[in-house]
Amino acid sequence: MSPLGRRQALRLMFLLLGMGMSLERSSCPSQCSCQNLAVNCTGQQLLELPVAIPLDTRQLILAANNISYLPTVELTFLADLVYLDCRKNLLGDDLDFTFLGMAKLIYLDLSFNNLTQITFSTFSHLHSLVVLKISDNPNLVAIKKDAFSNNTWLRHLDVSRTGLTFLDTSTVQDLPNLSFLAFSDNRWHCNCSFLDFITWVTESNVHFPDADNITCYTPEGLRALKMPAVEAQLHSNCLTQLYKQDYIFLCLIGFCIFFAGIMAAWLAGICAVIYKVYTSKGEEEEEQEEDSHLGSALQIPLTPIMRTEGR
Ligand SMILES: *[C@@H]1O[C@H](CO)[C@@H](O)[C@H](O)[C@H]1NC(C)=O
Ligand SMILES: *[C@@H]1O[C@H](CO)[C@@H](O)[C@H](O)[C@H]1NC(C)=O
Ligand SMILES: *[C@@H]1O[C@H](CO)[C@@H](O)[C@H](O)[C@H]1NC(C)=O
Ligand SMILES: *[C@@H]1O[C@H](CO)[C@@H](O)[C@H](O)[C@H]1NC(C)=O
Ligand SMILES: *[C@@H]1O[C@H](CO)[C@@H](O)[C@H](O)[C@H]1NC(C)=O
Ligand SMILES: *[C@@H]1O[C@H](CO)[C@@H](O)[C@H](O)[C@H]1NC(C)=O
Ligand SMILES: CC(=O)N[C@H]1CO[C@H](CO)[C@@H](O)[C@@H]1O
Repeated sequence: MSPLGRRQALRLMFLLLGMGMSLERSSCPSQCSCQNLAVNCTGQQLLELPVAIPLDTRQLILAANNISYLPTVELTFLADLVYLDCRKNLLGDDLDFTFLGMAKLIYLDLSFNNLTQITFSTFSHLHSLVVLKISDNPNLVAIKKDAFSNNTWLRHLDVSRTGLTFLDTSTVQDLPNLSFLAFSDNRWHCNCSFLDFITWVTESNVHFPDADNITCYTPEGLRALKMPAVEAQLHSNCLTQLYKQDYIFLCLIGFCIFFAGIMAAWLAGICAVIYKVYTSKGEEEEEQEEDSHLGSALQIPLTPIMRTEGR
């Protein structure tokens, strides 16, 4: 290689190196502070996800901005993200299929936003999720039954102060690692399904930080009633309903047995009469023996009737 060529190669190398270094430096979004793989953009009145977030970022804090939308593709580039804080933004409507490529995400804070519903598709790709905060979303009215069925590592779930009226027990009951669940100050509709939920709450080992502050919102008669009282009230309401159903069922069964007994006795009687008519045409000497047969044939169907009378 000629000296000229070597000098050019050297210049090219320095150029590339400088470009790399400047890329590295410019790679922190202007409104944010970056250090140790953490990007902090708290309180910058951002309207959307800032551009040029370093791709190796582990912790991203977007708290207290005006972000109303998270672009799926840009988030997918941040494949190493383990901590995402979006509290106090304007995220709303539909977050389904937003968190697709973030298999390492452990901590997700979406509290103080405008979420409306959680379905299976909202968090189903977050296989490592351990902490999920969706409290203080006043328009959140529905969490689908299978919403967390792929988040088996979930330990900490906060759904306080939302618009929820109902949460299916299986939604949280089947989470093997759940150890913290906050759900106070919602608009709980206290029907017999809610009794299921409360029963699970009293029996499970999960920590419920605000269990004594959980109140009913509807029906009117139970409004503002607190947990232990609600449980007692619902117990008596829902269990008497159960007893009534049981009684009707038992009566029906009793009637069926009674009716079957009568039918059996009637059929046996007819058979006996037919038998007697046939045999009386035959030999007369065996009449004594047949009479005793007839007697036992008539006694057997009587026993079911006596049993039903015993009940
Ligand atoms: C992020 O920045 C805000 C203010 O700029 C600060 O209050 C907060 O403690 C920072 N958070 C972290 C985790 O460094
Ligand atoms: C962000 O939202 C706050 C309150 O919601 C509002 O006062 C402020 O003007 C908004 N900022 C921008 C840049 O839209
Ligand atoms: C929150 O969402 C509801 C329903 O989608 C919408 O009507 C409302 O304007 C939103 N509020 C804010 C502050 O974006
Ligand atoms: C949910 O989890 C199951 C089992 O781990 C997996 O087969 C499925 O692909 C997951 N679904 C999504 C949408 O990630
Ligand atoms: C209780 O109310 C919830 C929400 O309104 C409803 O989905 C559920 O079916 C109700 N359960 C019963 C037993 O009525
Ligand atoms: C329960 O509610 C009362 C008043 O409403 C409040 O003072 C108390 O801190 C609450 N307790 C918990 C554990 O949230
Ligand atoms: C700590 C703990 O209980 N971990 C369990 C979390 O759930 C998975 C199953 O999805 C278990 O394998 C872990 O043992």
